[in-house]
Amino acid sequence: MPNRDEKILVVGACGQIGVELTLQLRKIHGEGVVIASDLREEHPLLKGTGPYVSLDIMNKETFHVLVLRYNITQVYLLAAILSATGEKNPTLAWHINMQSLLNVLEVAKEENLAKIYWPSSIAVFGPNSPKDNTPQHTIIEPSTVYGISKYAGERWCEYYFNRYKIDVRGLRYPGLISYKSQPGGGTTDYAIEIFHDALSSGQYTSFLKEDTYLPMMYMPDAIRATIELMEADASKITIRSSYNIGAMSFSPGEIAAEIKKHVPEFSINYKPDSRQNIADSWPKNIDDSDAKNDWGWKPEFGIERMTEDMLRNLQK
Ligand code: NAD
Ligand code: AKB
Repeated sequence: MPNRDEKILVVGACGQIGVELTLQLRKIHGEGVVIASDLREEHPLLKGTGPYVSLDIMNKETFHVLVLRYNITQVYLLAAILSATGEKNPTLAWHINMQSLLNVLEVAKEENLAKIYWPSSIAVFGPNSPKDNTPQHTIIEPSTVYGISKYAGERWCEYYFNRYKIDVRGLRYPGLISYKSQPGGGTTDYAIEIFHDALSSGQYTSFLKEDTYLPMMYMPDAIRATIELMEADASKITIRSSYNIGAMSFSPGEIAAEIKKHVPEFSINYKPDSRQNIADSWPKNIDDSDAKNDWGWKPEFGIERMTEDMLRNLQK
């Protein structure tokens, strides 16, 4: 149920998740309640749907002033450098991913904010983690700077919860597939590009090998999971670092075959690049039983339904 006193700030609102999350939060809470912010210009899909402010989350003072000016009670922090982009400039990725989170957690502490959402990723797992049905608690030795920053971020979230009682919640998203906004430089981006190329040219060159399985999720499930986690009673949240969450797992070969059912002329070839190493270090599929048991997580989209929905919407 929407709470009249809530004021929500989405940081990184113009990114792949931010656009859809902001629109959904505005649908639930009302447009005036959800302030969208980003470094970038306002995304066309957000225009006219509610307040938008330009914000560099690396500047703690500006962020702090904004929290006070708008009486913000909840922050969804989505600004980050993703896995593939992170490997091009590791120290920058570390700096942005860590400092943005610390700025939000510190202001949350100073202003006693009600709730913070910060997503982690399957990238926290590394080559020594079990690949199948990867558990919530297992060997975690990420090999990318993005994964290292996500793992460190998880520890900070749990620390602020334990030490300062900040109500921080998070999900380890798998690769997210969506049609409304573009992906932001990740290893799982192929699973979006393939749909666009199948429809525009009937051909796609995959930067991952045919049999590279990765955990994936359709954006409507990811948005619903995020909101369900944030709306769950605090007593049900047993994991304050970030929950494993799953929906489906497929390889480039499998998604190509699924697309071909709808686009018979579609063909794919494979030219693995440096992103293959990143994908090889990640799980194939995830054990999300804690999310299921604690707050009732249940995905709705598998590969078939997601493929149909993606193609239908991209053809509109
Ligand atoms: P994205 O790159 O599409 O969007 C991030 C947004 O943050 C961009 O609009 C960018 O302009 C903004 N931003 C960057 N630096 C900023 C700054 N200093 N101040 C304000 N805004 C800034 O990323 P996304 O895919 O929407 O991911 C959002 C979050 O979810 C990230 O933490 C990411 O690690 C996590 N995640 C995403 C996926 C996925 O598949 N998309 C999977 C796992 C985890
Ligand atoms: C990426 O590929 O970097 C992201 C992620 C799984 O965190 N999509």
